[in-house]
Formats: sequence, C-alpha cells, structure tokens
Amino acid sequence: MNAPVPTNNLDAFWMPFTSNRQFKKNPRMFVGADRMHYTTSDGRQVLDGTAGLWCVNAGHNRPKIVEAIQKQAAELDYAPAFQMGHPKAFEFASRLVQLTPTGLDHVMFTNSGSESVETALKTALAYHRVKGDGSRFRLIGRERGYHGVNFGGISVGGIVPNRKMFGTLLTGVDHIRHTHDIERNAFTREVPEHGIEFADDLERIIALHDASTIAAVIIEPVAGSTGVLLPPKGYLQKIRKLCDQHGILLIFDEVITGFGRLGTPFAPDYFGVVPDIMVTAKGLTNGVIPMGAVFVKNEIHDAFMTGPEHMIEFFHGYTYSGNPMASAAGLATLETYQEDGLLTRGAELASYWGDALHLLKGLPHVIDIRNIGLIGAIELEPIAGEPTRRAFQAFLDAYDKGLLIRTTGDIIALSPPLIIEKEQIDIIVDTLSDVLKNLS
Ligand code: PXG
Ligand code: PLP
Repeated sequence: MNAPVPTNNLDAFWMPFTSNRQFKKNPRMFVGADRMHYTTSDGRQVLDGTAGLWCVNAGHNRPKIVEAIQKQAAELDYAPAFQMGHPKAFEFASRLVQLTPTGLDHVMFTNSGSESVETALKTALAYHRVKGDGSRFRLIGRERGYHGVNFGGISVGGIVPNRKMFGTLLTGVDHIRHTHDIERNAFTREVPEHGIEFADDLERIIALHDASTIAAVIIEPVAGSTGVLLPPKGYLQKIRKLCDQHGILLIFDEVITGFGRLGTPFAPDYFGVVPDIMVTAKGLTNGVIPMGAVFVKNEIHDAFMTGPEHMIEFFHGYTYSGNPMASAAGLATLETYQEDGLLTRGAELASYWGDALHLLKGLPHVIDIRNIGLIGAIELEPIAGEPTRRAFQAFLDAYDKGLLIRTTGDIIALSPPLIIEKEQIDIIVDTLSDVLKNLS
C-alpha cells in the first residue's frame, strides 16, 4: 500500500508547459484570488497582469459566477451529452449566438481551446464532404500560430517546439508566413501600418496545392501565445477575400481574442471581417470551469441537417460538451460581462493602456512595444545564445515585486482582467519599469 502523501510533495504532478525542476526548487503557489489579485502561499498579494492565462476576463471570485456554480452542483450535476439535453446548455447557446456576428448562429460546445480547434478543423473537412466536395482535405495554418496542443492543432500550428517531437502530425497541412515585422512596425499601436502583402502568401499556397484541395485556413486574428503578433492593416480583409474567391473556409481562432479582449466582443467586431467558423474557450466561462465553444455559419450547420431524422448528423462530441456546471458558469459569466460592460471596456481603456505601456520605450533591452485592446507586449533583445533567459528572469522579478506577467520567448505578454482600473495599469507599468531597469 502507498504511504500517505505528504501535502508538500511536489513530485507527482508533472506540470504543463512548466520548467518543472526550476519550479519545484522554488515553487510559486497561489492559494486565493479576488478581482484583480492573487494571494500567494506566503501571504502576498500579486496583481494579475494576465487574467490567469488570458481567461479570467471578469476578474476573480465574481459572486454571480460563484453562486451559479454552487447552485448548479446541487441541482443537476451532470447530464449525458449525447441524445439527452438539459435546459442551461440551450439557454447558454441561445445567449451566445446573440453576441456573435450575424449568421454564426449555431454553436458546438467543447472543454478547452484545443478541443475547440479540433472540432473546427473536423467540421470544415466534414462540411466539404457532405457538400460532395471531399477533395478539399488540406488545412492551412500559419507560422507562429498557436492552436492548442492536440494533433490537429499542433499540425496547423506554427510553433517548432510544440511540433518537432511528435512525428508526422496530420498530413496535408501547409502554413502561410506570420505577420511579425519589427523592422517596419516597431512601437506601433493597435493595427500596424505595414505588411498587407503577407496575405499574398496564401495565394502562393493556393497556387501550389490548387484551391480545389484546400478545406480551410485557420488563423488567430491576433496571435497571442507567440507574443502578440498583430494583423497589418488590410491583412485580414485580404485573407477573407482570397478564401471567398477560392471556396475555402476561414476559421478564426478567438480563444484569446474572444469575449472583450480587443475592446469588442469578438475580432469581427474590431476588424470588420467575419469568419465561417469561430473558435473560442477561456473567457467563455471566465476560466472558472473549463469550456470551449465553436460557432459556425448557418450554411455549414444546415448542410449537415439532411438524411433520415433518427440518424446522428455529425459523428463528433465530448462526454462533457455543454455540461451543466460549465453552462451555468457561462451564463453567469455573460451576465457579469453585461452588468460591468466588460465586452467593450477594453476600448475605453485602450488608449490609456497604450500610452502607459509605451512609456517603457527606451528602457534597457526593449526592442518593441505593441498593444491592442487590453493586450500588450514588450519584446526584449534576447541574451546572445540564451533565448528566453532574459524574459524568464523578468517574469521571476515581477512576481517577486507583486505582479504576474506571462513571457513567451523573450516577449512579455500582458492581458489583465477587463475590470482593471487606471491606477492598476500604472502599477503594472511602474513595476515593469523597475524590473527592466535592473535586468541583466
Ligand atoms: N488557440 C489559441 C489561439 C490559444 O491561445 C488554444 C487554442 C488552446 O486552448 P487550451 O484551452 O486548450 O489551452 C489557446 C491557448 C500563453 C498561453 O500564455 C496561451 C494559451 C494557453 C496557455 C498559455 O500564451 N492559449
Ligand atoms: N477514451 C475512452 C476509453 C472513452 O470511453 C472516452 C469517452 O467515452 C474517451 C476516451 C473520450 O473522452 P471525452 O468524451 O471526455 O473526450
């Protein structure tokens, strides 16, 4: 028999995307959270500069969400997801499609961004097939794209360490180039001026493979995970136009950009470009209960609704698709967003946020600062031969000074809860200024 597990044994949990050995020598533990702050195990308050992992958009410990989960657990804990339903999933779906762009009026539920991505890719392939166009089997992603960690997602994704260990991945995948161009666009705010021609890369790929073999293009409207890479002016419009010309579905991965992060409910509201499929997660339930949602255009949904009515139309779904706890959390999250005006609050704060962040220009190692909505990135010159070391040190120093940031490569990424106040923006910038001045 196993001996009782000591509560301080950190060995068993193999942590995700973490330097496990470094962490376990000097653990950083959160034991509580309220609104903009975490409480650490050593009793300190840490300002949340990242909304957890880009997900706690309404801030922590919001009473409506807490109550909804507690009530739901006692009322209906679980209901089978296949061939059975429960009211809250339908209510949540109906509320959500009122928020999404017109025409994206159907939604499939998942449990994460990664599952949402797989769902979107499979839907795109199956859609062409039910329409009798099964030769469209290729999926096109983008360099430096992040679409979660499952096989479809890493195949269309463009992050080398996330791909290289895992064999041949999905076949029939290609990538367009990314849009990051510091030389021309350094220190710009919101949408950068230069680089619409990066969209021409899709034409090259279409010419290479022939449009008749391509099912879908998946991109993040703003790439988050690889360091906040912004779409140049006119770029998304051009991608949309090429997809339309060639009968290719356009998938927006809005796992980060969805639910107010850009100062609008979703990216189409910011950029004026509407995809055929929209992938979401994170802010959907304020990060409190894992859940994802994939919105599809009506004509995609309708194409499946044929054949005998007793037949399953789409052979896909999860044990926990639309589960009661997540649906209850999601409904309460939407109410909280609405009450606090959070889906557009980022737009009100964006210029203050941008001004504050760009004050860091000129500090040691800073080679670019960019911002959009309530997202910010500070790109640092890497230490020669030691990529990521400098930014990781900044992360550790900021944490010691009471601020949680995210780093990816040598880029500091910021995405505070959308309830942030101006004084807290000032604290983020002052703390980072201190950190950067003392960074080797
Ligand atoms: N697509 C996008 C665009 C994402 O940003 C996923 C899919 C996958 O979601 P799940 O729920 O399976 O993790 C993501 C997730 C970071 C960071 O700090 C970003 C993500 C997750 C964790 C950390 O950059 N993005
Ligand atoms: N593996 C096994 C053996 C299963 O039975 C199931 C679901 O029934 C799964 C994986 C998939 O799990 P989920 O529906 O939670 O994604």
